[in-house]
Amino acid sequence: MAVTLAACQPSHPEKQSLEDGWTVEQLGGSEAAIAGPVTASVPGSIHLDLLGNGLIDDPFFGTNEYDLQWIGESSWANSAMFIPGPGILAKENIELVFEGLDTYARVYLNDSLILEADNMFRTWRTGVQGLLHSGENRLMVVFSPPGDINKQKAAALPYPLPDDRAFTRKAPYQFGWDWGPEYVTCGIWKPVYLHAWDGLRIERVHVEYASIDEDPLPLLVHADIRSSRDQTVRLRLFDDSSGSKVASGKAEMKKGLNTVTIPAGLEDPELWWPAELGQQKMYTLRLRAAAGGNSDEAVVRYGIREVKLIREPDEYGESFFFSVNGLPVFAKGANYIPQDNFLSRVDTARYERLLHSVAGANMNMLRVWGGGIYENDLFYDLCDEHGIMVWQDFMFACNMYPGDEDFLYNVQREAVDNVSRIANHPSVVIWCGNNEVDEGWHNWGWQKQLGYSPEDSTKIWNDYLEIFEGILPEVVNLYDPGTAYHPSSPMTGWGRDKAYTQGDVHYWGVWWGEEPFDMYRYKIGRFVSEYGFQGMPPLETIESFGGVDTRAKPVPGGVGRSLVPRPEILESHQKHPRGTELIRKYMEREFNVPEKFVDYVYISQVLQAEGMGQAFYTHRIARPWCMGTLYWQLNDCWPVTSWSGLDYYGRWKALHYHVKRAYEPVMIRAVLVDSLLAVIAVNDHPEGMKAILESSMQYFDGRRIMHDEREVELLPQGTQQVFSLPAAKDTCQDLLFVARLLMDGEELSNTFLYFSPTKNLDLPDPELSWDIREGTGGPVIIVEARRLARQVFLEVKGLEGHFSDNFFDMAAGEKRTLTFSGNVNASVLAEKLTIKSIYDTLE
Ligand code: BMA
Repeated sequence: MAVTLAACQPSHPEKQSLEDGWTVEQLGGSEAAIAGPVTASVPGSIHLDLLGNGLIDDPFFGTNEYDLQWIGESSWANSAMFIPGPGILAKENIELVFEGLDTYARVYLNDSLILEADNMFRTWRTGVQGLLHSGENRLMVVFSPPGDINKQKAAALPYPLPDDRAFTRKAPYQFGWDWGPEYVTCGIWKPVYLHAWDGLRIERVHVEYASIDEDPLPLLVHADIRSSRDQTVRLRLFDDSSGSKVASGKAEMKKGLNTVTIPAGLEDPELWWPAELGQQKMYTLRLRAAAGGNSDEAVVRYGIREVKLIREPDEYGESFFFSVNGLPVFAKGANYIPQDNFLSRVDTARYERLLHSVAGANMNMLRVWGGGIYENDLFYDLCDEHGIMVWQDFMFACNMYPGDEDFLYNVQREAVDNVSRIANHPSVVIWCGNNEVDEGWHNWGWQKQLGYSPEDSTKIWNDYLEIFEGILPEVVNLYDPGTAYHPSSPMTGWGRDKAYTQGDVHYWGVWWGEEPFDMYRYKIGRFVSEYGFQGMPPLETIESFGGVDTRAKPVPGGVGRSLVPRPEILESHQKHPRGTELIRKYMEREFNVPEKFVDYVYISQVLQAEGMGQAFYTHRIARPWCMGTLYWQLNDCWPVTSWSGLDYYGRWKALHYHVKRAYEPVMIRAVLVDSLLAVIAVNDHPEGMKAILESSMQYFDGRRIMHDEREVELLPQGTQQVFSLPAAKDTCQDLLFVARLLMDGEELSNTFLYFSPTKNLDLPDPELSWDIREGTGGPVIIVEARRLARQVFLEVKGLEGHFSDNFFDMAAGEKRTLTFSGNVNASVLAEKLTIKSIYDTLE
């Protein structure tokens, strides 16, 4: 009787989350054994569980990293008891789904081995009907350390690969990088659940369109549907915003996986645009599939845009740029790395805050770099919403890879899982095979260092081609047709001339090559997908990991507290072998190197921001030769001295403020070429505009020797010279040139030019003063400078948030009104705020 009743009722798939009641225990490994199982969080990671149970100290504090390596060298087991719901047990198909297992995992259900996983980036789904019973069931996941497996696999190969981590499909940065610690994590790092269904299940929906300018717009909705039997399936498509049905039909399905294509139409289609160029219109489609009383439903969000990667021979070499909806777009952005070494603790608030900072700095592109992870859905949703285009690398970086069948199959499955998951996001504009593998192979001397024979080299390169010219583009073509695929970033190593006339380039002459910042003005690629310079994180962040001795006494007459650095700890939070030395070396070229540590931190940030600034402006001015600038790197995965502009806590370093100004859609920049000073204006908008340009040459105390005011007409999406003046470096040493672009009395952009490095300027006391008032949207800070102030730095300790601007220069007599994003009132802010400039760091 019960059976008949169930069969008559419509049956929908059911999910039961299995995230409660987990424990973890150490199975074997080294010295620091943990006795007995302890509670575990799922999704999570072993390091966080040990931390949560008070069994280890904070992995990011001090030099703890060195003492905690045993965790990644041990085996661990997660276990949980669970009771499947009656709705689950009644279904004909019951699957256990792990959206992510990190990494070598054996999964046991009631002591039967049901799954062996070996790829952190794949979703694992396995049938468990027959093994699951009513009442308590036991699930156990045993993780083996990747290091041992890497060694075994390396020993089985007749030649070495540059780094053994190549054998494991796990986020490469977790084995350590030149900005990240070595924490070889393991665990159930993404959701886990039972998924039970009768008759059919929708696996994937992809929305495709061949053009963007028809109305109604013809859509092809592709759906992968798994069917338990041969049957006729009724399909209905709804537009979620209007609730209206947009298509319906029937399809004959075979037992197994079926792909159907449903033609549909979209009335009055509106386009998705990158930030600043238009709105970010998103649509939602709901697909319902039903057969024999069973049904399933899938919801997809998508946007309508046409993106082309234009690579055409031109007078210079070959172009490399993105055209969106027919408009060439200059890409302004950065390289993104994972936000933590322990990924499960990056919550929604952190993603939102990060993307807010990205959009707030006038960016329109992020490159998800190939040494990290394929991001979660939230990340791409936020990029869609903010109009941030995504350059998506596959997760391969700075290494060569094996080419055996198991490895290739694993890579292919990983690519299918991720491309099909991400493909509907209009923000994703390019898939790229890897980071610096081609460059490494051709320029980093591996063949020689690793003693490859010609046969070894041929084999390794053929394996490369198999993955990056074979498997990955095929998957993109199948699951995200129409989106560009680029085998490797960069296309050519930065030491070769070709790097600057075609393709994308990672220009590392500044930093790695120790070339001066000025070289940014000469090494301009067609699309500069990496370049960068390090700066220290804010002092508060350094304090968070114990990098300074905060108990030190204040120095009489000193500005603020005098903090004593702890070199050993600072060095452990600086992962580049020559990082500390290079920062100092470059600082000596431009600035008086401060004695006080607090000042050193501040100047290191200014150095980074102003140095990289040369690249930001140069790249933009070089439009259309150059059509993209993505600096290294947006963010950090722990508190560290690195190339980032946002630190681990999301705090804005000087760099991020400079980026915000340099990426303004309309900006000006003064440049000095030989004895000609020119102001160049760049307008990213597709419309032209009129503005007022004010320029003056003045002494640091404000006395002007030249002032000019004129109306300028800015070309649409153009670069042009709007002012020029003869000015010889040696006669202008005690002068500064400042220009401002104004529209309706509001400043759109400004530019300051000096005729000597800062260390040679005779900086006056700016006599900065400020006032804080309660404004309608929070406190308002009014800062005033009596004389020139270089790099005015507003600092608040103990309050999270950023200012509307910071780390800026002020001419004599200038007044600036600023706001603060944190949720505080004027009196709290006034209590915490200190303001200084470079003058205050001079002895
Ligand atoms: C780039 C990146 C990373 C690295 C950075 C700084 O090439 O791809 O490999 O962290 O350089 O050295």
